[in-house]
Amino acid sequence: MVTTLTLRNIRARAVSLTLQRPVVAKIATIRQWPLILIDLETEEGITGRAYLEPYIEKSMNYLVPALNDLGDELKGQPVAPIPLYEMARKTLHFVGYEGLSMIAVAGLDMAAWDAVARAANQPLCAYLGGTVGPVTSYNSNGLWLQSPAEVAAEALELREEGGFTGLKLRLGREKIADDHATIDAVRQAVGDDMQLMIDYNQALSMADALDRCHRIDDLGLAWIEEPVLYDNYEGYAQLAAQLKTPLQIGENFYGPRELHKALRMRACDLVMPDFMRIGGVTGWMRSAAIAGAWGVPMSTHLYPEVGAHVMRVTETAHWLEWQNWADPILQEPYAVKDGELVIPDRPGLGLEWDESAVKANAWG
Ligand code: SMN
Ligand code: MG
Repeated sequence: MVTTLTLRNIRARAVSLTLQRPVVAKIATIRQWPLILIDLETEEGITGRAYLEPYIEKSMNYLVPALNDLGDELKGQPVAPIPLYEMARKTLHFVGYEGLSMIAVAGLDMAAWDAVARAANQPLCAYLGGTVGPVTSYNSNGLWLQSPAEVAAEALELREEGGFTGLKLRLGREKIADDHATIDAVRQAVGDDMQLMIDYNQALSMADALDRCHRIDDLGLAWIEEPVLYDNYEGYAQLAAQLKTPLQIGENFYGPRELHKALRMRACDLVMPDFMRIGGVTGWMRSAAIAGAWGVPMSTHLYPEVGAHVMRVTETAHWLEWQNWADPILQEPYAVKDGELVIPDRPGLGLEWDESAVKANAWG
C-alpha cells in the first residue's frame, strides 16, 4: 500500500556559516554563507529535509517568512511534489515567477521530493527511476580572484580533496595578463590531464568578453562560464557562435522555460541550472528533458546532494559541481572518491541536521 503523506507544517531556519575559502569574484565578495534549513513535516511523521543557499544573508529575512506562508497555504495537502509545486507557484505568481518567489518554491519542492522518497524507503535517485552509483564531479570549492601563485597552490589542495579530474577557476581580474598568469600557473601545477573550467561570474562587458574569451580559446579549457550579464542571451549567442571553447550558462535560469529560451536562441553550448532557481527537483527534471531533446550536456550548480541524485537520471548528465559548504551543519556529509561523488544508500536525500552546529550558527 502506498503511503500518501499529508503536509502538516514547513519549518524554515536561517543559519550562516563562515566560509573556509571566501568567495572573491568580480560580482561579489562573500565571507558568510547563508543557509535556510527546511523541514517539511507530515501528519504521518515523516519529515522531508532540504536547504537553500541564497548567497545574501539578508534575503533570509524574506525567504523564511515566504516558506512559512507556503506551509500555511498548503497545510493539509497531499505531499505529491508536482501538484504541490504547481499550487505553490500559483500562490506567488502575482509577485512574479522569478527571483525570491521561485527560490521559496524550489526549497519546498526539494523537501517534498525528499519526503516522498523517504516514505518509499528509497534513495531519491532510485525513487526517480535510477540506481545508486557514482557521479562525475569537479571541485569548485575555491580558486577565486587571488594571485596566480595562491590559486596554483590551492588547485593542488582542491585536487587532493577527492582525487578530482576537474577544477573551476574564476577569472575577471583588472589586468588580462593576471588572468593568463593564473591559468598558466594552475596548468603547470596540476598538469595537462586536469579539466579546467573557467567562470567569469558575469564580470565582463560584451567588448571585453569578445576580446578576453578569444584570447583563451586555444587553451583546451573545458568551458567558459558566464562572461557577461546572465540574461544577455543575444550577447551569449554572439559569443557561442564565435568561440571554439564550449560556452556554459544556466545558474541564473529561473525555471525551465528560461533554459528553453536560451537553447532556442543558441545562447550556449552547455547548461548548468541551479536548484534554487530552476525550481528544485521538479524544475530540474523538466529542464533535463529539454536539454536531452537538444542534446545539450547538463551540469549542476551548488546543492551537490540533490545534484547527485538527479544526475543519475539526467539524459545528458555532464559534471556535478562539488561545493560542500553546507557540510558543517550536516550529520553525515556526502563524500567524493576518485573524482566521483558517492551517493549514500539512505532514503531520500538522506540529510539530517547536526542540531548543535545549527544552534551555534543560527542567524538573525
Ligand atoms: C558561484 C557559486 C557560489 C557563489 C558565487 C559564485 C559560481 C559557480 O558562479 O558557478 O560556482
Ligand atoms: Mg558560475
